Parts: sequence; C-alpha cells; structure tokens
Amino acid sequence: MKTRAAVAVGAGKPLEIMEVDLEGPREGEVLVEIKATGICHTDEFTLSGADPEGIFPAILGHEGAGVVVDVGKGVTTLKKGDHVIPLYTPECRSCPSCLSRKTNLCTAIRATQGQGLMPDGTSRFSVGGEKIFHYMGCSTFANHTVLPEIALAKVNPDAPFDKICYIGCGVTTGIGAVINTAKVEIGATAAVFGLGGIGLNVIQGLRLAGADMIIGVDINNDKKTWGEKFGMTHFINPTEVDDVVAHIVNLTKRGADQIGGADYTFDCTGNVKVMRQALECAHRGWGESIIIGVAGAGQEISTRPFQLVTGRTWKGTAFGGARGRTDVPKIVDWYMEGKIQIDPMITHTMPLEDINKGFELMNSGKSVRGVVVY
Ligand code: NAD
Ligand code: AHE
Ligand code: ZN
Repeated sequence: MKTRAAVAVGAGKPLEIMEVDLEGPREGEVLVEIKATGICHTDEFTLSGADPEGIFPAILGHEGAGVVVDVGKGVTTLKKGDHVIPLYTPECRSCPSCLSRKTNLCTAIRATQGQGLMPDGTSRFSVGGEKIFHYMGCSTFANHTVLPEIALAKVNPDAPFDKICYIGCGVTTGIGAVINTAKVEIGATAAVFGLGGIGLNVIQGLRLAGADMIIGVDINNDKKTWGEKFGMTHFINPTEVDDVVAHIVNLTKRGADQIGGADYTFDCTGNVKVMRQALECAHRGWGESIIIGVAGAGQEISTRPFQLVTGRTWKGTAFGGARGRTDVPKIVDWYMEGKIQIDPMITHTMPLEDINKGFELMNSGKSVRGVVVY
C-alpha cells in the first residue's frame, strides 16, 4: 500500500513529506494506522546526527497511538480495530531479560531494531524501490506502519489518540523513572534537571509519589511556571546562581548535622555536564541520581569516584523501566481516571506537513510537547 510519511533523508536535514510504499504485515506483525504522534527530543537527537545508531533514510517517530488495520499470520493478541500504542521497548515475556523480572529491556528484537529493520532483517518501507529504514521499531512519522505484535500495547478504545500518544514515550518515561526506577517514597526531596517533555512528567510522578520538596532546574525561566503547574516547589536557573550543586545542597540542608543533598535527582537534558551536577547534588550516603537524558556519540560522564564511595548511586532508565504491554494500558487508564495530566503539556498540535515547525518549537523551548495529528 501507499502511505504518507515524513522521511529523514539525512543528518541535519529537514524531514521531507512524501508518499512511501509500505508492505503488509508478515508473520507475527501488525499493520497500524497511526492517528497521532508526539515529537520527542530523541527524534531530534537522531535527526541531528548525534545518535550512534542513526541511519538514513529513515522514518523517525516513536511516540504514537493508532488503530490495528491488519494482522499477519500467527498474531493472537491483537485484531483489526484494536487501539494500540507502539512500544520502542517491546515486551515479549519470554526472553531472558523479560523472564529475569530485573529489567524492562526486552532483548527479543533489539539487534534488528537498532539496525532500522524488522525482526526478519528486512524493511517494510521503500520509495521507488529504495529501502527506507524503520526507527526504534516504531516509525510513527508515517500514517501507517508495521510493528511486531510484541511491540504493541492494547489500550482503552475511549482514550483520545492525540493525548495518549504521549504515553508512548514522555509520560511513561518521566513517571516511570520516579515509580519504577527510583522508587521514590513519601516525603522525599528531589531535583529535576531539564523541564521539557520528560522533566515535567518526572515532576508529576514525584507529586504522585508524595515527594515533599521538588526542585526544578532549567536554563529557560519560562519553565518555572510550567514546573509549578505539575508540583515543582522550587525553581533554579543554573545560569543565575554561582554553583548549582552548592545551591541545591544548601537548599536541602536538614537534620542535626545539616548535611544537604537531594534524596533523588534526575537528568532530563542529555548534557553530560548536567548529569555530573545531578549526581553531585544527591545526598551523601544514600542519594540516587537517575540518568534519563540521551547523550550524543562520543560523550562520556565523569565524576570523582569519591562521590560514589560516599554513598551516591548513579542509575539510568529507558522508557521509565516500564514493561510496555503490561504497564502502558494502566497508564492510559490513569489518564482516563484523571490521576495524571497530559492535556496541558501538549502545547501544539499540527498536521504532518508542519512537522518541521514542531521540531523548531521544541528546539527553541517554545513547546512542551508538539503532537502531529494525521
Ligand atoms: P526537551 O527539549 O523537551 O527538554 C529539554 C529541557 O532541558 C529544556 O527545557 C531545556 O531548556 C532544558 N535544558 C537544556 N540544557 C540545560 C541545562 N544545561 N541545564 C538545565 N536544563 C537544561 O526534551 P525532552 O523531550 O524532555 O527530552 C529530554 C531528554 O530525555 C533528551 O535527551 C531525550 O533524548 C531523553 N529521553 C530519554 C528517554 C529514556 O527512555 N531514557 C525517553 C525520552 C527522552
Ligand atoms: N541509540 C542511542 C541510544 C538512544 C537511547 O538510549 N534510547 C532510549 C530511549 S529514548 C526515547 O526517547 C532507550 O530506550 N534506550 C535503550 C535501548 O535499548 O535503546 C545510542 O546511544 O546508541
Ligand atoms: Zn522519546
């Protein structure tokens, strides 16, 4: 069949809207009509050329929601008409990682996914006979896409596509980092670096978890009002203080010994210098720092080992530690029940033709989440 897509033709180049050829689903695969997709900073990261796994031409996008149009041989858990959210972290429930119960990082199809291919090593997308690569196993910047059955979460059919697409990455990553990865407890103090589409969801996750002090850090002062909407109690612009680490340590001083530091800190910037700041403002003895941001090729993190010797822990999280087929339908229900907010964070919606404007709005800090509606 033919479908419309925004194709990433090369690093740093604008996406090109074109008609592409899409082959139907093979065994174990599902054809999905994408109804809406968010634009995440990770799409920009790959488009910019900073992603070591970046490959062109490709159809980017990994934060979608849509409807099953057709299923391939052997598909048993989904049928035509089901509402679904694509999962860049699938959940096969039978690989050693899924069975370990220690991680959400299913390994069933990770190797081919990283090469921009379906599990059988081929692509379903092409233009004029030339192969177009898939992206993160999702390619939601196409109106129709094909995914493995294990990479789709079946969700409440009453939920609006233009809102729940955000659960396909940003919402789940932010809230999951708090609940699944950090396991934040009531009364905790926390610092969140980077108040964009992910950081604001970390903040709403911290409020859900019952954190007392929620410090937001961003170089953009407009993010103060945004953070406060979702539970932030203090805001710091690191360019307006001498030393952001000392500032946070001072702000969080408590107890007879007056040792400061946050119980939990989160990097949502992808900047390795910020990751170091986030670790070093975590509390001596028990502070945990969670890396969410994705750093470009060649970037490395560093700190004095003494920071770890004295009890701080450095952790990372992908997709907020969520097991997609199990957890994503629950998060959609939380949204439908009013337990979490999504609508105010979606600041811009646009047709596919305007997707490059959506990237510009994100890069300039003017949008929190831009969503393309097909
Ligand atoms: P975004 O562009 O919406 O937000 C980034 C925010 O960081 C902006 O508000 C910006 O002003 C702020 N910022 C930039 N430099 C800063 C600095 N030096 N100090 C403080 N704040 C700074 O991006 P997003 O969609 O929220 O994504 C954030 C990061 O998370 C990206 O690196 C993205 O690739 C990554 N990400 C990771 C996962 C995962 O599973 N680990 C999932 C989604 C996104
Ligand atoms: N391809 C990059 C890494 C990109 C990355 O870390 N992606 C996150 C999701 S970001 C979503 O917005 C992730 O899920 N990582 C786990 C995985 O298996 O990719 C690189 O550095 O090569
Ligand atoms: Zn993302």
